[in-house]
Amino acid sequence: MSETYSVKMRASSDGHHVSGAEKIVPAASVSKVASRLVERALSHERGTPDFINVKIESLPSDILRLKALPVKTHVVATPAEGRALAAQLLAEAGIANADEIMARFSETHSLRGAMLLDADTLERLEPDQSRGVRATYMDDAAALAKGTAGVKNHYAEAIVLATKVQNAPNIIAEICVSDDPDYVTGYVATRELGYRRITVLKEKGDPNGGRIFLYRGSRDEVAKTIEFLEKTPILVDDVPTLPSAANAPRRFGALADALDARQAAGLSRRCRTLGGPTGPTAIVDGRELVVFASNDYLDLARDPRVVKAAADAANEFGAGSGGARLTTGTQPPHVRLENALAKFKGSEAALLYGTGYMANVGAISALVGKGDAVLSDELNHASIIDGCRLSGADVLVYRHGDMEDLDRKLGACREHRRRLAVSDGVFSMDGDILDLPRFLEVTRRHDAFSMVDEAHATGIVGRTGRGLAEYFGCELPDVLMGTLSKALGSEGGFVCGSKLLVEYLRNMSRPFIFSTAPGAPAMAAALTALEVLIAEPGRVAKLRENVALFVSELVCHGVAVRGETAIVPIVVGDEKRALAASAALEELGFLVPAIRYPTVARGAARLRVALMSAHTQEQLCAAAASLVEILKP
Ligand code: WAQ
Ligand code: MG
Repeated sequence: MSETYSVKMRASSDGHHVSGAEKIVPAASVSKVASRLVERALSHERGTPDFINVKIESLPSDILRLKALPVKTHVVATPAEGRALAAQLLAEAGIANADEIMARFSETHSLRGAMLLDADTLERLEPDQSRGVRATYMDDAAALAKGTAGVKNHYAEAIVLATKVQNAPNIIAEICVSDDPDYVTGYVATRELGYRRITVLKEKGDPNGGRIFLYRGSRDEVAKTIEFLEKTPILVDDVPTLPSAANAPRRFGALADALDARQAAGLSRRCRTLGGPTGPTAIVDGRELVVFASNDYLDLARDPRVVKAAADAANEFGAGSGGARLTTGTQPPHVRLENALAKFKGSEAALLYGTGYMANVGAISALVGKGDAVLSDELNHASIIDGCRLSGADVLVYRHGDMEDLDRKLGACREHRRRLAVSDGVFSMDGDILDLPRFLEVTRRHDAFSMVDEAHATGIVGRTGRGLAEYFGCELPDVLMGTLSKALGSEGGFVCGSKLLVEYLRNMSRPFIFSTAPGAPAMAAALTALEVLIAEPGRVAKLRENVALFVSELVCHGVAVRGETAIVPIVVGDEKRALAASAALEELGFLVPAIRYPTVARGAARLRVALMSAHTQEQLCAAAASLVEILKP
């Protein structure tokens, strides 16, 4: 690690404490973090400080790193219930006199630090009993990457503190209650039990609170314990973020636990806000990043012609459609787009849905039901999986891309009323292409419906972006699904097929029947994008060139990847390693998401690079070089 500093801020008014915080940050962030802390002090709800002390010290480079204690939240209804639970947890840690210990919170209230108690005799061990022991020089290692440095977060700060304290010599447990009269949540921490949040440990309005560190060991070593707490810098890794409101009602307890578990496994998710339209670059958290994560493969979402079409349609037809397609929601842009999509794909007809997800769920659940069989590739997209489940048909999952397995499984379904085999055309997290000719041969031989999802194929696969049939020079599947929200730069989903199929879906497909029609602006935008795509096939060719360049840059540096489509996955395996690689790329200016369970199998986490026709050679080469660097063992 490069040079590291401790940044501490303390603000007071008339001698009374207003606000305080400490951070450990690399040299490059010192001034930014210091100014954030000063801003925080100046805008504190407790009042404007008349004195702000900012202390910046350089730290040794070999800072001790600790893994955050695992967190579990116990939702309780009353302080009595919370205290009984705290006593039980302390008893599990071998501490018998919990009630006497908790009674000492009336004394901790006036302390700036924690009370250091002998766990057995309950004697106070700290030399300065008017101040207590203050744990300091500690921080969440990832606070900067998470963008939370300088933001007050009781929960994260408490976990960092508790983690340091439980790693101090001779400390066997801690119990904490906030001294904020309105914050009734506290915790018990031990090394074995981890950080056990207890949602109610005192009555609302009660100002008594504080921290008690429980010590068991020789009196000669107390100084060593205090030295560790007050002087040894540490950084804590894997600090979880707050899963739910601190005082969640009891029925939300299991939800908070589920989120905690996801967090601990490196599986929690959040939304990033991107300023401006989607494109090859974006402003994320105030920084410009090169985006390798967009499905807007042909850079059409911000194309002035496409944008104008949406604006014109909004003026002419309104912002929303006002009804379902079968009632009042069909407008000229819907009809024009359905005709254009059918023509583009070479089918007789097409049907629009509000999203690609709805198109998959809607088509599958209309075509098969109870007594039928649906055969689904094991790597199919979640919307296909959900369609299979909702249909009520028997679901048979066949091995990825394995047409012999599909053949065998179809053979075992002769007694079923109908059979439907469904596959991604381009697998969304793997980027490989279905062998459509073989898929058609097998399904037809078994008289099964064939359905292919061309969400990531439309505009990408085939010389002019028409999809798999163009790529292989073969016929279309019975049901061809696609989206307007990827290469077509708009939003919505569609199904192409025979007139009979489309008429059937129009009458039977519940997501189509019972949803408000997508708005005319989105439909007009997609129609114009489709026209641009047809008029400018060079975009598809450029995307293919970009993929070839990017893949060859990686391959010549020993990183083996596949480059059949615009999706280039780099499988890392471990979830947290994938997250770390993604964070490291972001530091270097590239947005490449870490894809994890349940989007892919556990232990198959990956960086998913999505390429656009609009990426420049420089961007592609720089990203490849950074990837090579980061993936070095
Ligand atoms: N070292 C030792 N004791 C401290 C420190 C420190 N660095 N900081 C605070 N204390 C003591 C001091 O006596 C405070 O009055 C008392 O702890 C409470 O501190 O939702 O907000 O910063 O999981 O008010 C716990 C629950 C919140 C968080 C605790 O503590 C959650 C809290 P506060
Ligand atoms: Mg407080």
